[in-house]
Amino acid sequence: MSETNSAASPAEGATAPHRYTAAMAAEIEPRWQDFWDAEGTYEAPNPTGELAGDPELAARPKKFIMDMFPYPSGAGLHVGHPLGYIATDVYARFQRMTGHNVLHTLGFDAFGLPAEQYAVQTGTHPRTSTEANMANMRSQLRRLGLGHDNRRSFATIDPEYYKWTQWIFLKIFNSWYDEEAGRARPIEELIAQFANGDRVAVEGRDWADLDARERAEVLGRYRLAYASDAPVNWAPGLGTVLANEEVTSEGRSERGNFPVFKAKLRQWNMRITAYADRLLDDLDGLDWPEAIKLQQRNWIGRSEGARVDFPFDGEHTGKAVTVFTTRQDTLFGATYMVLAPEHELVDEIVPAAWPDGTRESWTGGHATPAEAVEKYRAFAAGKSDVERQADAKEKTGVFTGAYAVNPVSGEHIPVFIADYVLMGYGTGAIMAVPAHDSRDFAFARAFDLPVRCVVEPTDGRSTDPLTWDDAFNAHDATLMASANAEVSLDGLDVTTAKARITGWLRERGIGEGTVNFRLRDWLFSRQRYWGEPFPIVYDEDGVAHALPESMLPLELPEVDDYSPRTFDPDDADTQPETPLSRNEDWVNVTLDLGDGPKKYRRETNTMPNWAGSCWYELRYLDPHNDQRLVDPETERYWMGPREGMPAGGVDLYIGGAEHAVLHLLYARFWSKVLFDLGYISSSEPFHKLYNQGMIQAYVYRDSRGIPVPAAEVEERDGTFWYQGEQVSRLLGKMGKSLKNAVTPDEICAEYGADTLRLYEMAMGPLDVSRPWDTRAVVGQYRLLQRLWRNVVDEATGEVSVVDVPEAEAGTDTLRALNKAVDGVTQDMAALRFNTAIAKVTELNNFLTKADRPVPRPVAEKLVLLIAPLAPHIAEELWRRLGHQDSVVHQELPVADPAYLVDETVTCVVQIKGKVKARLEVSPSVSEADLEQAALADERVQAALGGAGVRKVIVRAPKLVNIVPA
Ligand code: ANZ
Repeated sequence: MSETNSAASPAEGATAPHRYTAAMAAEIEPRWQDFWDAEGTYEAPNPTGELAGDPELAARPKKFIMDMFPYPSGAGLHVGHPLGYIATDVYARFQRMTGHNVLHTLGFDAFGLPAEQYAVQTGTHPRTSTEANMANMRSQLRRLGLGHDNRRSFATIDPEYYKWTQWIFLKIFNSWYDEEAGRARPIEELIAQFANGDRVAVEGRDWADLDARERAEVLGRYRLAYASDAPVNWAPGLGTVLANEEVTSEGRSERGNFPVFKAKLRQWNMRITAYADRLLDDLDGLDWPEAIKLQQRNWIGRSEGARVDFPFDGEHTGKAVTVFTTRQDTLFGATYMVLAPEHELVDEIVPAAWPDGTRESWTGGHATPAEAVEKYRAFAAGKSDVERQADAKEKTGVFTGAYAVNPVSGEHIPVFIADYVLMGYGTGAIMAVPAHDSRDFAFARAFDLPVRCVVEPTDGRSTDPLTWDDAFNAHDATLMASANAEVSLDGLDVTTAKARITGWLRERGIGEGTVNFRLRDWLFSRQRYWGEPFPIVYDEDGVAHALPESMLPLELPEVDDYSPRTFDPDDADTQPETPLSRNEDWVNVTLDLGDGPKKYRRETNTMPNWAGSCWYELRYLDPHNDQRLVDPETERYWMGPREGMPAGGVDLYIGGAEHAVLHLLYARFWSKVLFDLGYISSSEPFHKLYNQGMIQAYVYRDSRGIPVPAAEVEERDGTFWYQGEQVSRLLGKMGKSLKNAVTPDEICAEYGADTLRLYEMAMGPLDVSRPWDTRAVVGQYRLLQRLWRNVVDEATGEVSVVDVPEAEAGTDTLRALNKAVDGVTQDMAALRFNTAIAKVTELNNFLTKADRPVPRPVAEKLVLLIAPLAPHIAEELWRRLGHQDSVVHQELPVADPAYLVDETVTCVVQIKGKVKARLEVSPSVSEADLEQAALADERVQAALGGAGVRKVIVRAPKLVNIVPA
């Protein structure tokens, strides 16, 4: 390629044998990558290691900079993937050059469904395919010159790593949440409380009298990891159960988009709900994007309200159902009740026959309440929770035949079952207040139930609900028609009324204020092969026992058939089968767990793919420690609380915004448990979180809408053509299936990694999505060519700088230099790499235009400034400038404030050609501003002596000539 448009190109093509080209980059880049590896350039010192013997090093502040680690997918990387990795790398390099000890590395999140499905598709063992994928990604990443401490890299599938994942599981299993202390404690401390009678395990029985099974049952209600029979999300098409976080808002599996059904199955759970308040409160201290904090807050979903007991009427006197409401103030307006169809009380309250006067429309056309309930349950079971909450106006349900009593009005109100009430929220039962809740309003209209207004409308409508189209649900209003002989809410505002009625209910023992969370416990078992085995075995009575630490890691057995058993995606009546259960030799074991050899069966579920990423930041700190999860001093040094980060954590964590409630919530939860148990000093894993934007790409489609290879599309006057056919163009995702993937390897081959790095960082602000444009990459390549030319003679290969002291570089040059130093430093600290590049470019262009040899001190500072962005060329130029040490650990230049003040020029002000004043003005002053400044000057005013002005001639910035009237 020859450059014809370059003004400062002293030599062309063959006459410039030492020009910076792709070929030269291909020689320089791997050479320095090898050098960095050999020298351990990016190895971060630990307090128990290198830091201990080096007070100077130990005195430096630290920065722990992390990426969300990748899945080693079979498709390899496209140019969109490394955007975040390059950004953290530039930032890490910047921090190294500003006096920090930097920890920066990258591992692989290699267990889980994607890796397993890929293995199943390609018919290879997941370990084989995963390892091949990792090797491929490692080499793709290495090519980018990322400064990782490779000693600290690992994959979650390494037995030395998952040994500790299993160890943490055991710690969680062996802990309980002490509500009073507000923290997790070892389960032995709970057992001690039971044993000495401080706490009652089972009403009326001594702990000592309980058998092993009963004790296990009691403890299971406290353990932070526990197995339970509960309705879980079952995806027959995937062959596994899923956590709520893995189910989309359409009620399908996030992975594979299969239907998800509720099925009652015995599964492992993590009691994340015990931490709901702390997970919510501690968000305030984190430096995270507000949008992500909001998503977590909504997911945790704290609602303040009350539980109220409604006694059943008639033959069920003595029984009551508890509802959860956030509007206890509207209790006088509750005219019917609804239980979730699955509610356990339903079967107990259903009478043999419809009570007298039951309306036809309430029965669903069925002869008995029992039949109506059964039919309606079958109907509701076919819907997902999401479908049940959708179609706001279309309400279905049936009468149970039972009545309850409104505890404040004494009114007898009918009890329905309806699918708009979910079993998994609150108590699974509601009091319905149709006047003030839209769902209840719609239901009341459909079933012809009374609607009673108890909150005075503020929007001009009357208090007669018969005239309404919808409920009145504003909160800034006043109560009415809400009094009985003992309590009146009339005239109170909603907040005061809530407090008043809650107090009244509490005094009578029929209700209390309560907080309800949307968050559910985390379903923690999967029916897969490719995950961490649970370190749990069952004895002959089915009691679960933890394996002792000495038996960790419990390695995955080698099996012939690792595929999950999948089913017809729509067949809800199927049952999951764990691949590990097929391996009887592994499942049945004889172990001595302290009371002699006994037979046990192993747990055959595996952990979800989120387990390994719940704590990996901790292992980066101390990856080879085989005695502990992490050395405490090392953890405190890199992650401990500090000024401005009260909970501690990683200094910068960059990744995609899609992980708001999965990984980021689970990792916070594990940190808090480990913190409570005293294993770590940081109670939050990630202090600062930053979401990078996406690299998008044009998708070209033919007339049938099928993507065509983007690289082969031609542009003709704004239209796009592929093999003679016109195609459409739209901006979308980049990927193999859209035939528009560009790989980093291609760009590295064509221009070099430094160009790719610069291009990705220059495309726009880091948090904004941007379209990839291969044709624009060359712009950054030219920047590097001009940089090279400012330091090296292209004809001879000799360094072309002049050896003069910096002070003799000339004021203009020093201004340009110091402005760049100042701006780049500030930009890099704020992750504004695009504007940092603009400033480096400006300085480089200034030196190019000056068209004389660059003073050595200026060239050196320029090289240092660009080093975080383009480390290979910087290392090469630094060496050629005569330095033996790597550029990586040099100090970034500091701007001299003397050169940051804007320069001025002297402007002469004349009246009728005679100089009357001199003004110091900016060289870029506008004509209008200059005219105004000249006319406002006292000396000019005095010289004019009140005479008007006929004409002003301005030649900015040097001259103003005034012609008086
Ligand atoms: C009476 C009432 C009157 C209500 C009113 C609202 C307005 P959030 O804010 O999401 O917590 N609810 C309670 N449990 C439910 C369940 N299992 N399925 C469906 N709905 C349920 O919502 C709490 C409100 O949602 C509760 O307050 C209850 O209806 C309903 F003017 O009680 B409310």
